[in-house]
Amino acid sequence: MRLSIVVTTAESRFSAVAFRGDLAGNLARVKRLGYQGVELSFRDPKTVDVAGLKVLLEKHDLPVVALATGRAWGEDRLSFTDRDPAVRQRTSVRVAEYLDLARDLNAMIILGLIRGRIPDGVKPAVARRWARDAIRRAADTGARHDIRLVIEPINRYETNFLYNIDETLAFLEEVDRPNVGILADTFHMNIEDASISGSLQRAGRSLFHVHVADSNRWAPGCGHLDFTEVLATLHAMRYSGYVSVECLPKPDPESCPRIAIATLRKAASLAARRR
Ligand code: LER
Ligand code: MN
Repeated sequence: MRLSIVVTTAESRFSAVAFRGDLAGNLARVKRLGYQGVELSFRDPKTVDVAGLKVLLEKHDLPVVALATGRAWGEDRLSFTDRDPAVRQRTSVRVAEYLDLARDLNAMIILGLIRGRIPDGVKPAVARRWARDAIRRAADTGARHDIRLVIEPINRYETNFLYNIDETLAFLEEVDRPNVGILADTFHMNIEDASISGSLQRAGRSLFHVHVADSNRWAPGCGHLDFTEVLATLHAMRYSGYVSVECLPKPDPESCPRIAIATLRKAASLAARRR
């Protein structure tokens, strides 16, 4: 099992990140702590100095396992389900720019909050169709460069559709593209899914990526989730992707990534003893 962690730049409004700002320093620390990859989030992919970023990543031998797109929603309110067709169009343009960056970095693309919310007065089936068609177009562009995309079920307090794995699996069937899969996040699953292990198993081969945070969204080990069970389930499924830490910088920014990796390593060795 390979472990990665989310790293973002200072201005991001998204709070569930242990590392923000000072990319060079953070990548060095991520590597020292023993993580094997990073997940990056940029508001505007066009502003990224790709060559400089690659030098830094190579220096620390850290692949970018996934590229998040949520800041396009969080900071620019771009989404696939906006009632304004011009906003939906701008969202597709931004996602195409994320795909360009993903191709350069050999990363997968996360479609979380950028799917948006079903707007008041718009039929859910219509908004789902807008999202489905936009994701199909992005998937077809991605497929030309071997890029995979993941849809993340997100809890009801942050969005109003695609909350849990089963609902997202049904949506995935509608999308019907082999390079689109699921990102399962233990924090959201703890709120919305009846059984974390059961949902992971049902996701099966569609599970392309995993986020881990504890029940309170603090570092794994600081809440009541059973990560031994989660990792044993992933192993039994022959999940071969990364397990990526996406949690609040709690109990404090310094100890959070240390506690997270120690918890996950211990859980992995306990899970191995169950086999
Ligand atoms: C992003 O990966 C996530 O989990 C969401 O909570 C974004 O708000
Ligand atoms: Mn997540």
